[in-house]
Amino acid sequence: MDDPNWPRASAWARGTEGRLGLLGIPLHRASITPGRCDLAPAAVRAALARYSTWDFESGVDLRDLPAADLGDLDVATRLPEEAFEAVSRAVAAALIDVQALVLLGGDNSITWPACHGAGPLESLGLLTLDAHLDLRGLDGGHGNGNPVRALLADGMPGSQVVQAGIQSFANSPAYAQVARRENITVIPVEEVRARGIEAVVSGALDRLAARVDRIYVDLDLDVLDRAFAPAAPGSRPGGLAPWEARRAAAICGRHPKVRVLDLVEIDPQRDLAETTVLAAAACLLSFASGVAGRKAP
Ligand SMILES: [Mn+2]
Repeated sequence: MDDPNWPRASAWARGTEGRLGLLGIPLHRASITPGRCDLAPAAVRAALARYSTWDFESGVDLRDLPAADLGDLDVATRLPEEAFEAVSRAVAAALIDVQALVLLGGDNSITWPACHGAGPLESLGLLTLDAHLDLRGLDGGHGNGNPVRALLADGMPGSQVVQAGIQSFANSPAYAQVARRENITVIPVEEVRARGIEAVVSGALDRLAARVDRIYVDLDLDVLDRAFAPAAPGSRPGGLAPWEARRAAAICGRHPKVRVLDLVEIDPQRDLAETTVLAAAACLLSFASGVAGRKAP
């Protein structure tokens, strides 16, 4: 039942123009684990109906931050290489009109073309919240296991990449060696726990902001513990809790150089009790609350 005194986040997110943009990019055909991440944009939008617009902690009401739903790109049947132009152009075009953009994947393969859209790569920073390094080789084509490797190959300096939430027994020494060689900052999940999510994310953003003009944040839901992200094929026990991902998203939203947040690797067909889509929707709202706290342009 609708209550005029309980505004739903789903109604807020349906706007047509605003300071925050929402764009679905349902790429999913080059996933290591085949699935239906193309269904995630609709599932995350639907989950917004279960939330209100009010951030109790900060006092922000998202109704004060107009949002524009830019719909979904028609790329679900395409491979990342085939969709590259469409995705990078759409991201670049969207960023002309909004202060910040939330991308609903799709699998993690969207991060490669989307970063190009947010580019140029020489002055773009990348913060990944992910259990994995995503540094696999490119010989078999682009996919959800190699977006970071692809960006390095295209000219993004490794010193402009920070990867937090990396998990043991979910990566390999060969790709960790690539990260070291390329000067990527890698923060294992144990270090996130020890230092706290706020210190880690604030520190990463400060480090990147000293080197770049714009920052892209890639939030792979598999950074969450599997208990909280059963729909993310790569999630494993030992990951972050949803409140940590929400705090991370809020801090990123508040940072003036963060232009894009992607939410990727949600296969709604694997979800249980909407656990993963509700976590993703919460991250979207926390990010938006952070953006609302920025100065208007
Ligand atoms: Mn990933």
